[in-house]
Amino acid sequence: MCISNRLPVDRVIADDGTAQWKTSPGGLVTAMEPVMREQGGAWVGWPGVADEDVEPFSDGTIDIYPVALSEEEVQDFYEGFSNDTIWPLYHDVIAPPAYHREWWVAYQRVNQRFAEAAAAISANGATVWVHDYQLQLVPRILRSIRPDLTIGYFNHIPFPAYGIFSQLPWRKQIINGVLGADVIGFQRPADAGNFQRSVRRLLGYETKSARVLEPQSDGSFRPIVAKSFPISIDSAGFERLARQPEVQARAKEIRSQLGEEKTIILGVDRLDYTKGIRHRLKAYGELLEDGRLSVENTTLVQVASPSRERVETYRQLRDEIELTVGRLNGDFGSIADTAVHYLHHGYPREEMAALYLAADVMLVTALRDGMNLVAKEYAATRFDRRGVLVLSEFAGASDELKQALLINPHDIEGLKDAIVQAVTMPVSEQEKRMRSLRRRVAEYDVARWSRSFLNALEESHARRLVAEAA
Ligand code: GDG
Repeated sequence: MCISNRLPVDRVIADDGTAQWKTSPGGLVTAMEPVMREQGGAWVGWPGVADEDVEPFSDGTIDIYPVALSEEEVQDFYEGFSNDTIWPLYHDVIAPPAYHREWWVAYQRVNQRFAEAAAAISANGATVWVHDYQLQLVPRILRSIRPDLTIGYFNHIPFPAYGIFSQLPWRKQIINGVLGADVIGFQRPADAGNFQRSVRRLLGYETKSARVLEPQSDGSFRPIVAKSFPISIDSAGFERLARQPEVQARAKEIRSQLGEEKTIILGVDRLDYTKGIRHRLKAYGELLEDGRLSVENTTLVQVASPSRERVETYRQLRDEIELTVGRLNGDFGSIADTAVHYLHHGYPREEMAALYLAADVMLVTALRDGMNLVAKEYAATRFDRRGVLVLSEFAGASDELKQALLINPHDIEGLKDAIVQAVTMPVSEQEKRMRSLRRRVAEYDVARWSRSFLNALEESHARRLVAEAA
């Protein structure tokens, strides 16, 4: 069973008042949906609208168990503690985290509700996989209600260094909540290392390579696995999508609409301050200013899918980005040529694949990112082995995608040089690099990721049975 804050589908109320379901956005769902479709099982989560009590239902392969949140809980638990305290804190305080005691109270209450919902429907001895930073207290609560369960927790975002994490007024409770799991997964080895250091500093527990040893009341120790399991995508599925004749035709159409002879540079992100969209626009604008690129032969397409629109920091970010895009287009555009095609929409997956296929250069300039699936999706769709990935070293994906042009997004000169290198890269070098990126993404796909996490859970379950029998 899987528990995450959002369900794979969002409840949407149409203008005529009828309710429909629509795929919910973001990396967690992209990764977990194919896993759950393959294995079946239950998914517990919030349907994305406040004050809606929705009955459980099955969508064919997945049994959906909606957890209701009130409008106030959406504000305090989701927009507040999850997205305005933990999110900025875990992304190295790129934006200042806000600490409010009433948000913490709501976070505890909602985590309790999710844990109770999962406890109520789990079979005896079942495996429960808890996802992400909104639900860090669930593993401990679930263990206390249902000690028979095997519990996994996966952190999709970075885990910060102790010096940053220790700002959190409720740091011990959070660490203790996560440690209720049997296996704790992180994106990068560095995240797992940061977590283990916090466990040692805050709770004084011993850690041994990938294990945390939690002292028990009888003097024994419960081993908890805490290590990296880098997430991935359904690589074959993305390639299949890209090979569809309609997607290919759409990619051609995009190219011809933008200008056949132009180099197309693409950015695809949730509109989030962690993604470095401002840095990317700055570098691109300076390249136009310096004359190293021109709107006659290049264009930047920036898809910024709407995200967390009621959180003030996100509103400000949107304003800043839209101001910058307006300036760039005003300063450098002409009737014939647009500097930046800015698209504040969510698109169907087919359109995303067509955009990846049409793009000569993919820009991933995150200031901090757990993994970044967009980078992997770009490689998976490029079966023609063309295109260049410019990738931030602060995205987890840079541990694996070494043949990308790796950049530090804070170094604007370095970023500019990398963009020019990408735009002018000979086809033979593009092919060589893309082949290596594609090999990695094909071999380490999301099925392999989930298998390795679930195997670790199974091993932990087996160890427990042995220990109990002894
Ligand atoms: C979190 C972590 C980690 C975006 N716009 C549209 C759309 N997307 C899809 C992309 C991609 C996903 O959303 C975004 O995933 P990312 O990994 O890039 O980023 P987060 O949403 O921040 O995800 C991240 C991830 O969890 C998984 O662990 O990698 O570090 O922050 O799949 O394609 N998809 C569609 N229309 C859009 O407009 N269909």
